[in-house]
Amino acid sequence: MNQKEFDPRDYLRLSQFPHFLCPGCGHGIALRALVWAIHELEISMDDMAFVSGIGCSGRLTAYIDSNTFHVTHGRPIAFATGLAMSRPDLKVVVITGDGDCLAIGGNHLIHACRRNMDMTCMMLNNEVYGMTGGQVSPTTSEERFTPTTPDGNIEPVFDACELARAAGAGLVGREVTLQTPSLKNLIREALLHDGFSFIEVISDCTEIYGRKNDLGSSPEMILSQKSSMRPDSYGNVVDVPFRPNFMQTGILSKNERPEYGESYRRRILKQPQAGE
Ligand SMILES: Cc1ncc(C[n+]2csc(CCOP(=O)(O)OP(=O)(O)O)c2C)c(N)n1
Ligand code: SF4
Ligand SMILES: [Mg+2]
Repeated sequence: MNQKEFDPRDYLRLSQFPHFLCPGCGHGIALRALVWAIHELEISMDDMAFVSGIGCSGRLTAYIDSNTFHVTHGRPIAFATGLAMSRPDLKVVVITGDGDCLAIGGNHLIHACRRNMDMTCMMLNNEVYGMTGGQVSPTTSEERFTPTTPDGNIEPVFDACELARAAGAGLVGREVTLQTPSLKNLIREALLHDGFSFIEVISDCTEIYGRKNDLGSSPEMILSQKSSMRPDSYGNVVDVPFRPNFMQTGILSKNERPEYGESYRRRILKQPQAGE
């Protein structure tokens, strides 16, 4: 454990401040939890790389003082795949949004899970396309109002964690921003895991989505997210209705199969692995 007191500013590009997030946006709390986890693990920022797509969530890489790549919308996992394969010495982290990761980038997500690519993917789920004005996303709750669902959303919500688990992700977990220490611990586990780790952060877009749906201030939004948590577990669900088991938090699944890059280096490049 790092004995030095945690100060997020040690990990951020202060030259880029003031940041562009709205007051009360949950994405800032997620960023704090991420650099807190890195601090505790004492990983050098020189040994890390952060890749993000487009969105308010995607913008976060601009503020991280490390190797950062702000790439095209929906494609951070594809870029990160190339990076992880060519630089296995780096710890690769993807920061993405619900639109970036599940709508335009959904195909990349399922194949990275299937291949068990060695990276941590942190999806900030605020239920909306925040950056572009609050349009409906694959995680917008039913009946919620957005500029593209003026009569209320009629689509069921994607359960991203269940999708990632079913597609083969090595570690899957979810946390709300209010539980920042638990979120930090979850990110720590994800960073330590060899293979594809998928973390869904229940974030909030207070300014657009919250305002449009009368969800109150940011503290009110994140408190109501926390109070809708359910302690039930996937393992105990027998009759699975078509609705997401959306509010279970913590580590939801874990498997220890080989990550893709290791298999590739051993089988295709015929490189001996540690201990061989
Ligand atoms: C190819 C392409 N299509 C659409 C866009 C417009 N666009 C930018 S960000 C975004 C959605 C972002 O939503 P999300 O990933 O949930 O991030 P948030 O802003 O909510 O954090 C869209 C549709 C784009 N930049 N490029
Ligand atoms: S528009 Fe929404 S998601 Fe984007 S910074 Fe503002 S509160 Fe956050
Ligand atoms: Mg979003």
